[in-house]
Amino acid sequence: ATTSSGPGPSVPGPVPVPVPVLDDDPFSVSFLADPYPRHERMREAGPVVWLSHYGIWASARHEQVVTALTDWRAFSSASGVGLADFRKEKPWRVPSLLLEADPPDHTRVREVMTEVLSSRRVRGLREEFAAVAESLVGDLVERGTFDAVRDLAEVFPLRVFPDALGLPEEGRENLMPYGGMAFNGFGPRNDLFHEAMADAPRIQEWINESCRRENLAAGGLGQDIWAFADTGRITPEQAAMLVRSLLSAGIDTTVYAIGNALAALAAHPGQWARVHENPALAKLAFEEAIRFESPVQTFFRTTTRAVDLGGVRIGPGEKILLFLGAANRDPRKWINPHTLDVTRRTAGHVGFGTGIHACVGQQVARLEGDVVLTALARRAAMLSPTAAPEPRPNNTLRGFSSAPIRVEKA
Ligand code: HEM
Ligand code: OVM
Repeated sequence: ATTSSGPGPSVPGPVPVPVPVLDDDPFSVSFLADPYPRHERMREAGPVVWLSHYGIWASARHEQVVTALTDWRAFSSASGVGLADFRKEKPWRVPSLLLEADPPDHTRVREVMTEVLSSRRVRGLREEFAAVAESLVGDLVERGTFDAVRDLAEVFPLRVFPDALGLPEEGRENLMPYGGMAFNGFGPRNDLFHEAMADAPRIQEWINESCRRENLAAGGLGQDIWAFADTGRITPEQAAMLVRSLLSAGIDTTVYAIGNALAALAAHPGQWARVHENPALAKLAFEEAIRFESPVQTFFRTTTRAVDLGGVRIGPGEKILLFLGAANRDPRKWINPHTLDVTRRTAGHVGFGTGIHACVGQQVARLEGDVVLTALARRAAMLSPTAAPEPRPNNTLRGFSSAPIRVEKA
């Protein structure tokens, strides 16, 4: 890394701090396929770096990532949590009322969503989710070899989450492509962005239709959101947009998370042995996998004013890229950060974010991970990879398109 004083548009502070300048493109396929060595370079270069390729700030350290996620007054989400600055560029879709909003706008819709996804409601999903996991995993273990991504991670969430929401059967094949649009849509307008958007108008039409009250089944989370429109706490327009948030954030995230967890555990047989011996560790193993191979790698914020972060002065109106996946491997925070340890204390990981935007669906995600890993822990004494997992590049998500494994029946 070259070092200079106050690069970019910000005016150096009274005591100019040297800021490392890196020319990495964190959205290039090569970076995305093998992010950890570059994370390390960025983390060791300084608490905050300047990425000259895009003219943005970035942080790969745990302390600064947490500070920026927590200080929503200085680090705003309303200009978009991707590279695009909504004040200068037209967003590719109507911004989310949750993800891409600041208080006070964010506050009331977030309260509603917290109630919709309450512990009690999520507990009510467990029985059905567990039954589907037991049946699916049971069949796969009988086969002896299967693809942890194609046969399990991509199958399980689509068997449980759309039903929990109350979506119609027709068109469910659009859910993963829409997630691909949403998560690639946070990046630059590179090949990944354009490939994901190839069929955008048709998919967006189906998504918008699916958010309408009359298209959501009774007893589902979608109807729960709509019920809040009757109380006057949200408008009907807001209800539809909140359903869209679940369709955007609720599928690909758990597909990637379950795939990453299975790939990581297959690659660490000693760790799987512990989970098999004590299936109650499934919960911890899933949480550790989210730290170790974070499905959501990055989100941006935009500064609302001049702000000091880790001794670096950032001017107002600037984009900063927060590397959640690198913060989760910062040796300043974690002992042996590059080691998967299913008994590790994972508290403080930022795989679900932190602060006012922390993942509102994290209990649903954890439920999915828990029932899948528990079902497998009971049946499989041993997991082993039969080939290296194939990275699936995405501007925001880290994961694999394939992870073939062999299981030894218990
Ligand atoms: C927010 C990660 C699953 C719904 C977030 C954020 C992260 C995240 C990092 C913070 C965004 C920010 O700070 O700007 C994940 C991961 C998941 C997962 C790793 C799977 C393991 C889910 C599921 C749902 C969901 C299953 C829905 C049921 C949301 C929503 C937000 C959010 C609506 C926006 C919250 C707000 O801005 O107030 N998620 N998520 N997520 N997540 Fe998740
Ligand atoms: C949203 C949303 C929330 C979290 C993640 C996300 C596509 C979208 O509210 O639309 O990624």
